Amino acid sequence: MSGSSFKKNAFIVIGAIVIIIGVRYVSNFNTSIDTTLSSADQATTIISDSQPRTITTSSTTLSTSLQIREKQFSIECIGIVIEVIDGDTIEVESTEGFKAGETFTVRLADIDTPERYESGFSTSKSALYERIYGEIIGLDIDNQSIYGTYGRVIAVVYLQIDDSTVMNVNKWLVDTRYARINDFDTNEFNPYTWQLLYDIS
Ligand SMILES: [Ca+2]
Ligand SMILES: [Ca+2]
Repeated sequence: MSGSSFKKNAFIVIGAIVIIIGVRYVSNFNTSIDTTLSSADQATTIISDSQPRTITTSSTTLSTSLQIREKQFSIECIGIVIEVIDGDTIEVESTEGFKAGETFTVRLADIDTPERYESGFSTSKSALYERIYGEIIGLDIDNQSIYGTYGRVIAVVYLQIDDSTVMNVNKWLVDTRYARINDFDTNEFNPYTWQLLYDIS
């Protein structure tokens, strides 16, 4: 991706996805997540971040994007990938939504890549690095438990790859055989229903 294309896409990500965060927080997130997670300490972290956002683009764009999101996924955080730890674990600096301004570790939900001592470790880590290091990404965070082992945030990672397409990075790792599915029933995600690409035009 060229520099100008990256900037353009970055604007589109912020323009399109942030809007969704705003409306999701107002219409859905506050009500449904508030009740389901109110007993967990971590839940208050998300809720305290869920302030209404200003909607700045056209209503046409907004309604189209929302319709897609409501059906398929939601984004609760936008951030930058600042480190790739292994094929299924990354470090994210949040810029919007969940823990905005903070850095945290994200474990990609419902997939496994080889551990450090297993063959394939370096190739899966490199593949993920090449794909998302330094990129702006959206996170669909697990609303059921938020955190997994080692305090890592459980999430599906979304990357905008052109003006109208968002890619599910978890699914990409599976499809490219860098990862295999390991479907935990303790989270909100069902990897068997994932699509690789979503049209947000
Ligand atoms: Ca979620
Ligand atoms: Ca699951």
